[in-house]
Amino acid sequence: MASLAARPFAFPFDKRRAALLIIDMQRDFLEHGGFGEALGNDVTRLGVIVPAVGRLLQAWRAHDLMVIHTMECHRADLSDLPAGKRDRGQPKLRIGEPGPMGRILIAGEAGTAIIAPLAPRIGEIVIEKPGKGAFYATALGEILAGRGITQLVLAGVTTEVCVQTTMREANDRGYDCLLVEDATESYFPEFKAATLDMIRAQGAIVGWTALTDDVLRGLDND
Ligand code: TIU
Repeated sequence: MASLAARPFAFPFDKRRAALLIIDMQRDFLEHGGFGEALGNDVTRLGVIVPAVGRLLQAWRAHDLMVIHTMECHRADLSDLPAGKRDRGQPKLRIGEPGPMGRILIAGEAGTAIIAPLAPRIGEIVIEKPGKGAFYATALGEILAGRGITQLVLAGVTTEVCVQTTMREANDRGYDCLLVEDATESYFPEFKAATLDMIRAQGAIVGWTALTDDVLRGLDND
């Protein structure tokens, strides 16, 4: 087993049991006219991580290891959208309403798709999730168990919302989780920094963090 340089201490990396979990790299969060912008955010902040996420994705593919993509989205009839999620706040567009990239956060719409540079390949699992966490109301747990996965390397957006929620869900389910620092981003830099700190505090209470370069080195050394 490889030891991967990480914080707060080395991550015991077992790549054959480690899936790359890429959270919600969707047009709705990264591009103009989508959900992220409707909430009042500067969506251009998130694009900076695309090259790092792409490097991780390429490496996992090159080693023929498991890649999972997630997409936050809802059914066209909104039957999986709680009223509280739909009605909260004052977004310019609510989930399900038509925007310039189609209906906001609805499965199959143009804006809901994963951005082109990170598009899933045939054979890679894509989890459509109605919640912030990727385990809630999805088959992710069964899929990971079926493949003998015990470790998750997480990337994607946003750090303190869907990424952190998923990491906490996974930690409670017994997975060793590592969040890649330069492959996750938030609309709020201070929230990203706080999330990284709280995850690895108290002896990795939720999990580890590491840089893309260190993860790729660990992948090649194992
Ligand atoms: N608003 C925000 O920061 N995030 C989300 O609504 N979803 C995800 O993080 N994917």
